[in-house]
Amino acid sequence: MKRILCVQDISCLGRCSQTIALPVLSAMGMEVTVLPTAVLSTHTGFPNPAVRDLSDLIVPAAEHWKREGVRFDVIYTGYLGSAEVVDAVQEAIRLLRGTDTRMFVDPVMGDHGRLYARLDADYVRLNAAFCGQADVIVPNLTEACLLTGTAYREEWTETELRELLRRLSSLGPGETVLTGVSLSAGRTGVLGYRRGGGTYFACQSRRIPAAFHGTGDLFASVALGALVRGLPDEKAFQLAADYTALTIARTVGDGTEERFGVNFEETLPELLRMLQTELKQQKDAV
Ligand code: PXL
Repeated sequence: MKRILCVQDISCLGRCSQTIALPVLSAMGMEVTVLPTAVLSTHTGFPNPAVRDLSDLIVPAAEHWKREGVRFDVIYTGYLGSAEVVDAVQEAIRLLRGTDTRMFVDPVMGDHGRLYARLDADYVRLNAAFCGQADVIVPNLTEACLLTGTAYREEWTETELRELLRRLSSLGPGETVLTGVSLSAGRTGVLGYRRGGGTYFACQSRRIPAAFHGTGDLFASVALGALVRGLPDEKAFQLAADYTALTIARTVGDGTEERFGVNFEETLPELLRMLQTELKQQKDAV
């Protein structure tokens, strides 16, 4: 079984970050070590959450795991929330990253063209350097624009998106996957770029017009889980796009408030069926 170190906050209410990543990755069949970077009463989409910063836990926890000889197959980072946390996480990665440890970075910073509350330009700069060390990064369009100093807009041609991908790629990650991009009307998904081969890939699914908190975290966790289970990029990101669309549609149908996040608990059985189908197809193909 693969062991994933999952580094992000615990938002107690409003499903996102660890409260999505842990159940999703566990259900998809991997061992998860959680490193909470902060505990918040809610995500920052609610006004005035109570916050406990845990930046001083990060390096001692990493030193402890190192003393115990623990190795991680993947280090997965999401919302980090402060410059102190980013610095500490970088030190933890220096201690824990082996030659075969993959680093999957979701540079969670904003959405709909705006930085999340509590984050600033300094934080963006630190994240750009951090992304340079990753094997895979999965920014949304807002984050991609912030990371590259590009003016945000809603409408992009595929040629413009490819240019944005190359700019992101020059930060240094092995693979850059832009999320939440639409390549045709009524569809949304990803456009990816592999630096090694200079190749692009696209995965699109139906676009559900709703803006629930935590959908980016759900998408990233599912894509990572599928990659770790051995699906190729195109299949892993397609699965994540299809499953996220399904879950948003179900949540809209339930009438859930956007700030409470998506009802992924209802659709996890479907995720596992979709994953098994893909794994079986892959096995039958060889
Ligand atoms: O879903 C991203 C996220 C994660 N963690 C915290 C957040 C947000 C988005 O607002 O505030 C604390």
